[in-house]
Amino acid sequence: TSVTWTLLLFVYFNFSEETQSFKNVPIKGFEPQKPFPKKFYPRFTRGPVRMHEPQQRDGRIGNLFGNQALDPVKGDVERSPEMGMIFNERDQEVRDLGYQKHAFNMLISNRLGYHRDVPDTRDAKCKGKSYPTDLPFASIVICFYNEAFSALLRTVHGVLDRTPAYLLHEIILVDDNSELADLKEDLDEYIKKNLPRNIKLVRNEKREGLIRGRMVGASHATGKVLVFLDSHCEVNEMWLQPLLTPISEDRRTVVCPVIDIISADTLAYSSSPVVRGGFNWGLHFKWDLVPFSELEGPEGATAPIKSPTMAGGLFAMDREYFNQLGQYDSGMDIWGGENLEISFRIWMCGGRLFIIPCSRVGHIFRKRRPYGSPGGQDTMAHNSLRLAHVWMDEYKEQYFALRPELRTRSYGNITDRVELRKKMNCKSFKWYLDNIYPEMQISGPNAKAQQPVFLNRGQKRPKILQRGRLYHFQTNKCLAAQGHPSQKGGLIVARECDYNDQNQVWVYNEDHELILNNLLCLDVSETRSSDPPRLMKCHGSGGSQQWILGKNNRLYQVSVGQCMKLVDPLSSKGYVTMAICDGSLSQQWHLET
Ligand code: UD2
Ligand code: MN
Repeated sequence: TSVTWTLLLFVYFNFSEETQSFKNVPIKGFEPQKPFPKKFYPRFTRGPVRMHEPQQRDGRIGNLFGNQALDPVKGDVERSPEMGMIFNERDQEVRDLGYQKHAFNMLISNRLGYHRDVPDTRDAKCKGKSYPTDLPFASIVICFYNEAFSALLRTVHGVLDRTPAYLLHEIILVDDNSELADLKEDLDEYIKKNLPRNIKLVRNEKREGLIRGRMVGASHATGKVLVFLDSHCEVNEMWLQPLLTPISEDRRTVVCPVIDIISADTLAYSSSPVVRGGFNWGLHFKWDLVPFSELEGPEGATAPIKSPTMAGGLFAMDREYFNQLGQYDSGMDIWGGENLEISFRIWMCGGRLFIIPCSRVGHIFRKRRPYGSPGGQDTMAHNSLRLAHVWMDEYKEQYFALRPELRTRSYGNITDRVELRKKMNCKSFKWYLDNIYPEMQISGPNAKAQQPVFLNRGQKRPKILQRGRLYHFQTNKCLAAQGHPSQKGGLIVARECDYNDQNQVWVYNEDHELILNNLLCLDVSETRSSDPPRLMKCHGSGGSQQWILGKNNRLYQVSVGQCMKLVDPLSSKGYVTMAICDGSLSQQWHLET
């Protein structure tokens, strides 16, 4: 083994720099193209393939490292930087095409193969929990459009590998009219040859989008509970039982797992903090910290957490209840808005929505969506309009105040949905805001209708936990205001530390705010999450001003669910941005007191 270690270390030090620089290969824009050439996807003719089977490695990795050194089944890609290494032109092509078609590193995804272990990210207390054995059977619905073959198959095999067979009634794959050659030609055969008989494939004859796609999947399902997953997920240990249990106790309960992060660049699997769903008046989903009141009780941090909204992709729901509650709005196209629509509908029409901290599922979070809609329309706006007109009563004015151009935009016929709301005797949107999401700030059109309730704050000033410099590990620079620290909207940059400069002194308080020089709060835009962080007046209602100084020295922003990153560590400009957490050096910060 010492020989192996020496070899590994040698390889690491020789190649890790190059591996880093591959991360900076620019991502090309998405141009619609002919079906993806088949040669870039390995053809599988024999049984499920494991990466560590030597014949699947083209002899390359095997020759260099030997089986043991590079066992991706351990899932530890971060410590195996060679996973993304480019050995020849073909590797480069796979990588580039992967980023172009899927917006993640397909080279690594292919090398990982269809099976890998993921780190068990559950709280220690979850591991001691037991669940009933007579749980309802689940139908898993996975809708996909032009998914990378290896990511789709890893999703399916992950479910098969980590779900008790007796609970898995079936998996229904819905192909939303993909164009990629391997999905069209090889998938049927792979399923027939290598997967159990309860894995079914349904093909849409035209592109429907994920919303109608899921309805198609659900209509083929026969299990008691529907579980929806995106097509680039990896479920964790004991993920299903904690979801099924609350549904079996009350069928009007809808549950979501905690969504762990699979890095789009390294495919490394890492844990997410437990947060819950909210939204802003631009009708974008966001994450919120869980109020203390939700964490009280004997089960503490492992009990189901009431969530005002869901992220959308990953949830479980009694199948009959899904139908009874009106499935989805079939007038919504391709992508967006359906997650808020179903969330409002659940709460307003007598159901409940929870996040289950003991159930964890990893998801590849990408920096951009690699596909458009067939006609090029902005389906998010179309879908949000339908949502606003059916469910939001007078509060739709909050949306129009931000998007005045949409006031006159047509949104199709909504009679059926309005009818549904009436038939089910659903409560008002004001009831929802008052009772389910009192933290929501209301200004403008409906300001008088409701006073904002501040999260955890009340009258008292939040206690200061730490005071010091926010230090970037890799560069030894300190976070400071770019201009004057009292300037609202001012950007922040990393610059040489100056120990006499009060403008580099941050306060971190129990409300998770970061306040510079006792003046303004570090803040991210909730409507434009790609904007860099800035300084704003402290509003005390959490969300966009909540930060967690967490594991691996990350500086995690709660509402966007991303980490602060120094854009170009070598440049003197010191610009920072929010990026998907990947544990890299550029994302490591320390509050030095
Ligand atoms: C998030 C949700 C996603 C959905 C979306 C809002 C999570 C982890 N993901 O976006 O499930 O709720 O917000 O609409 O919460 N797909 C199709 N046909 C299409 C387009 C997409 O089948 O025309 C599939 C796609 O292959 C994927 C799923 O739908 O499996 C979700 O799409 P996404 O991964 O691009 O969405 P994401 O995760 O950005
Ligand atoms: Mn997704």
